[in-house]
Amino acid sequence: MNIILASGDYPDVFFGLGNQEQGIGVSQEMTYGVQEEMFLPLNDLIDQYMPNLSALLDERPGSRQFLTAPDGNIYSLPDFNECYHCSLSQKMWIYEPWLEKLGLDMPTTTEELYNVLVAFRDQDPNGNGLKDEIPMAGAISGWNNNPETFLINAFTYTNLVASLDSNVNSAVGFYRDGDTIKTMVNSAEYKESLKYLAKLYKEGLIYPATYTQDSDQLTQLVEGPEDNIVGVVAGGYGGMFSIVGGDRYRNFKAMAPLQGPEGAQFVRYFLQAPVIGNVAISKNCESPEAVARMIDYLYTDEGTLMSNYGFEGEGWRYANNTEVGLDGKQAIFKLLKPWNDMDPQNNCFVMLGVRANTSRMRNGEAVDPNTDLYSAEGLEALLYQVTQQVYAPYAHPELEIPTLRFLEEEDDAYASKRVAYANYVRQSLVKFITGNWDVDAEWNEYIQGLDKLDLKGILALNQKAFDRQNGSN
Ligand SMILES: [Ca+2]
Repeated sequence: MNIILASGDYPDVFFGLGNQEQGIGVSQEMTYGVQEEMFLPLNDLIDQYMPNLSALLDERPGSRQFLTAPDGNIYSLPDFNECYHCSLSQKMWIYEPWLEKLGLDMPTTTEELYNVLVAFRDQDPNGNGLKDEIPMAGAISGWNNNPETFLINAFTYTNLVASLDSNVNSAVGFYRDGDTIKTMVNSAEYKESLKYLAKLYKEGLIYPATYTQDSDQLTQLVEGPEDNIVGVVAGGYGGMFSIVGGDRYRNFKAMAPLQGPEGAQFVRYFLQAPVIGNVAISKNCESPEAVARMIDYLYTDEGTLMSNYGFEGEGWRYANNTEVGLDGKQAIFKLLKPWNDMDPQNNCFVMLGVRANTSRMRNGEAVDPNTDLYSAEGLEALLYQVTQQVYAPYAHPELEIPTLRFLEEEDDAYASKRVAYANYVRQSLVKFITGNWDVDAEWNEYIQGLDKLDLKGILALNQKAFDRQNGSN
């Protein structure tokens, strides 16, 4: 996109480039909106031609501030995707037949998990006479396929992941304590969690390739062998490591957040705030009003359903008054085809562009009370139930920091520091887990490394941006 913009030969509208991580982010808005004025300011268009979007923003206090660049203008339109199960998607799954075979209960503490993993390793739960079991596995890529975030949360609240691909703004161990931005990456609790992870790894309880393999390789590991060989696996849903509706998928059951030795029992919370950067209108556009009206349609129920699932009567239909949604209330729509974001198609945008995929809409998906929860059709209902019953009791959304906007000079100061810091923390995490660094022996050196990378300064910058956005400065 930067190349297209630099060429000067750019389209009327940028649509569906991804989101703030891959497409138009805060810094692109600064460059191509505030400074170079290639993106049109959208405030007046929203007020005059986008009643559906305006209503969505009015219903969500703080959302206009979040969308607004420091010069007071809005340069890109938000996608609303308020996914309940995604808000608690750092899920862990355990192969239930092995617990039954060995007469074990679902683990509820870090110590119980350790004992279960040892039993999986040593007691031949798949019954083939071979010591071929992998007690716990994950992947470096894939939707929450990393196991460490789930486990560290039994010691301290964290959003930290080992993956170098994850967002350096949201997954580096910062959290919010009231109006103060803090970090856990230098805490005693984190140190204890690293010792626990290192112990699991050293004793062969975490599969070594967890820190090298991708999500597809993880799925091959779970689905490939004739006898199941994997006991516990991390993933945002079962489809991240197995085939939805298949035998393996059906037997992995959600494990609740574990209680750690000091009583901590958290689960990572993912804020479902609107995402910027999916639609921008360029100054080359001859009819911005028409574009605004067309895009506003995507914020209606019908527009959102078409964007997600294709044409009415093909991908979806409106619910009748006997149908009940995921949340138990009157349903809004009924899917006519199972959700499929893997196979190529040309009917709908799936996850691109903008929508009003609000919690009202998502939870308004009609579910047949007799649906097999572990079938492809039962996926959303299963995830709703699992999220509500297993994970929601441990949720603390107030600990998450909203996406922050930095002023240009702050962004310049922060940009390189942020990446260096994030990479250091995540690489250090992997080194501690895999035993390249000893937690006790190398802890002080690690802390010095954080200081050298100006952890204090980075926290101060975040605090400043948070205060400004929060209206307290
Ligand atoms: Ca075996």
